[in-house]
Amino acid sequence: MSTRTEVAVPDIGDFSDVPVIEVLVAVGDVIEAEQSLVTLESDKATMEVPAPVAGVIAELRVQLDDTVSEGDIIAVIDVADEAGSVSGPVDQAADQASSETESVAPEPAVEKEDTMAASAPPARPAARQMPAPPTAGPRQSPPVPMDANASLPSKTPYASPAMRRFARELGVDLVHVKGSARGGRIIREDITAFVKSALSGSAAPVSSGLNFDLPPPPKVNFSRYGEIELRPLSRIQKISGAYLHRNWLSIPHVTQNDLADITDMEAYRKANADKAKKQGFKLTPLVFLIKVAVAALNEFPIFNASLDEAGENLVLKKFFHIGIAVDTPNGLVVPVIRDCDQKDIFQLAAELAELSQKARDGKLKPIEMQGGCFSISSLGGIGGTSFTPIINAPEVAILGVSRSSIRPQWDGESFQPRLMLPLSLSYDHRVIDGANAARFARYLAASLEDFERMDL
Ligand code: CAO
Repeated sequence: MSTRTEVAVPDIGDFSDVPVIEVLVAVGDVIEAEQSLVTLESDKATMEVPAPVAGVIAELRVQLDDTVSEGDIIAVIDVADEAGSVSGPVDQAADQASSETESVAPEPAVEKEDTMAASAPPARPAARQMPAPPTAGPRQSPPVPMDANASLPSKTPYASPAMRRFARELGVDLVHVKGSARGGRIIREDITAFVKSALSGSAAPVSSGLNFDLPPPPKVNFSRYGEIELRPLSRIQKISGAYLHRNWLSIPHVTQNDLADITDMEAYRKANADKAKKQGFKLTPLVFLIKVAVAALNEFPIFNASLDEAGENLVLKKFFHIGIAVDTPNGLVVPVIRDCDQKDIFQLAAELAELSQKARDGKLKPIEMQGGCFSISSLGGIGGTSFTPIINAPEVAILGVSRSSIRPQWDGESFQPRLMLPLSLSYDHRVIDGANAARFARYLAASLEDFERMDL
């Protein structure tokens, strides 16, 4: 006797009537547990629904472009019985009578289309997320960083990736298209109507504001000049690229550079390195930076703030969640370490090791990339003397860290060899004045120099 498992749409929060944008299996396919069956796409996220069990696809109850809601049955899977046999499509009718059917709503694997290295969903309608963390599985796509609180600039077109693709194919810039769906979302009909109206010479006027009228990038046939290879950007790169671009264009960045003398801190770090190693993680300068960043955010609350959507109020946060930029094979992600004020450097180091490994394995849950107050991007393990980190909206500042090196420091009588750590603080000049940024960067440096006074 085989068991029939109905696969239902899992909890997708407030969303309903979510379109099926990909059907990844066919009737008769032998599938593994966790293999993705369909991709759903809400207004602001795509989500693959994985199979809760291995077996054979006996029925597919959805088609491309169908819309589904929580609880709707997507597919029915014939699951191997105890003797290991699975009823394939041929045996299905015969087995029907003896099959037991159970309904399972799997944990969805969520991919965001939403953010830069931790920004997020369109402003309209009010921020909602595809919830539910992804489960590990063979077809699970790496998650993309996202911040539930962030919003796109108000002029950013509100359209699904599919509609963006459709618009791109037609050469339509969505900033010129008015969305007719709920919340102003642009749908296929809006784009086709726009094209018709453009062809008849009555297209809507070009909007202004953040939609810079930039000339298009040059079209170059590179193969005319030599051998080339086309390599598609990863999904994370595409998504984070769009948000990096938005943040770079929409936030007036200034970067304040400073140097911290970490000679004594480094001696302390090395003296404690073994203790960390025995517990299975590394004690790197980054955890000291997290601690001093928390102290500085406490001292300068304006750095622990976000502009509200209208740009008229500052939201001051009373918690200290720090985002850490992590380089992964698929691109940049920013997991967030929560409540850093309540953790010592060893706890932080352990958590950093765990989160960065998860990031590299593509197993971060969306919630693990949300809620950051301030980010740190450390390239110190690699090199460099300074750089301009891009602010991770809706945060208002980010600390870049380059590689420490021995540099001569004048002590009033002679030059002394000191280990100096370059700090690059990018800040949102709408919120933070240059003088405050200089004070904040100095505070960071002074705290590292006088690290023993810190609550490590
Ligand atoms: N100066 C000198 N050495 C440093 C250093 C610094 N500022 N920071 C780290 N190091 C050393 C570490 O002590 C470690 O040395 P050992 O191997 O001898 O123990 C080595 O460099 C490697 O450190 P790490 O990178 O493994 O660990 P970390 O805690 O410094 O950083 C993580 C962890 C996850 C942040 C890092 O691996 C990473 O991904 N960095 C890239 C971030 C990034 O891409 N930023 C750019 C974003 S904008 O595009």
